Amino acid sequence: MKIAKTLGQFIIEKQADFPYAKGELSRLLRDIGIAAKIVNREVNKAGLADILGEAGTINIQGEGQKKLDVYANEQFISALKHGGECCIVASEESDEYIPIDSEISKDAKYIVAMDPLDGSSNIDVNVAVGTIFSIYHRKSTGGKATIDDVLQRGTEQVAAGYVIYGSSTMLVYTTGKGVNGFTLDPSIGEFCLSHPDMKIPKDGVIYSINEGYYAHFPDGVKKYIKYCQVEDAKTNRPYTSRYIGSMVADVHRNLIKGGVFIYPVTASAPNGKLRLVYECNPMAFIVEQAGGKATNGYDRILDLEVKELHQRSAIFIGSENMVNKAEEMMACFSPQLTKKNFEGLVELQ
Ligand code: P6P
Repeated sequence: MKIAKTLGQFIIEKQADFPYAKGELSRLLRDIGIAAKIVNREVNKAGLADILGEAGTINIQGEGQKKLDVYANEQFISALKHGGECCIVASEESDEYIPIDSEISKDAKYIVAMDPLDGSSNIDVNVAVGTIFSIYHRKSTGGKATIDDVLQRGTEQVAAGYVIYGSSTMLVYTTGKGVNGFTLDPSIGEFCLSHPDMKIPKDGVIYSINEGYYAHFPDGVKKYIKYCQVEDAKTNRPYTSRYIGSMVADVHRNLIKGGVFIYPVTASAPNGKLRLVYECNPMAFIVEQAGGKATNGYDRILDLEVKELHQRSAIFIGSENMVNKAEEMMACFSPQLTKKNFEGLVELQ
């Protein structure tokens, strides 16, 4: 039986892709993989441990934190602190960025932005949740790294990845040279290469959007939804609607099967709901590396200016041809939203 390649073996093998790297990025990815295995253990037994339900605290997003949100946040921060390769952690669960100034991290040159447990409202009902992470080089030199080291454009990412805690647990990541997927083999406690060189189909028949907000969508989104529902054998329509409510799960499905995930601006989320730094940018990097596309309906996600840590953005991400069609509808029916940002959004209805 062929022994699958473990994440650790793969990372070291690929280290040769970075002639100047002295192993720091490899160790950083290893640290993330270790934390993911620890979080996976708790997610998988959440119903048994006293770790379900509300933590009784509110995060900066104003969202009630689940006990597992807090636990996952602590595990990833701890792994990054003790790994010594990271000088700042920015997390959806923490209001401010977290400087890592331990002795072991004094020469650390990487920044990690993460959503430690995305989709956590699904935990109590046993639906797939995920971790999303984004890695940058520290830009500043000398002294302590600052928030400016975090607020870098998505194009500056050194690596990005996600963990999906689903029917199996997978870690999918890119360092800018393609996308590879690893499935956790619980019998040996290792992530093993299961999806080498992942490519998203250029077309698909799955559209993923929360149609409950239909009344508050921009006209361009409404038109695209109707386009998906029209009978047309030549273009394999009507498409299938699939919405899990967990970005990692919806994007991962589309990465494998083809499809488009859309979270547009709405009346209640005039700048979009998903966060640019630790959700949109890392997922956009991964999907682009797999041959897909990610925009805010008009502009490439990775090119967007990053002004603040918890900045939100609309996102249209997935199969290139499907994103292009949705963008056509936005340009045609919601041109007023073509501004470089959505502050002072005009009426959506
Ligand atoms: P809605 C989960 O809370 C999340 O941040 C993403 O994982 C998911 O795609 C989205 O929000 C779901 O939002 O408004 O459809 O419940």
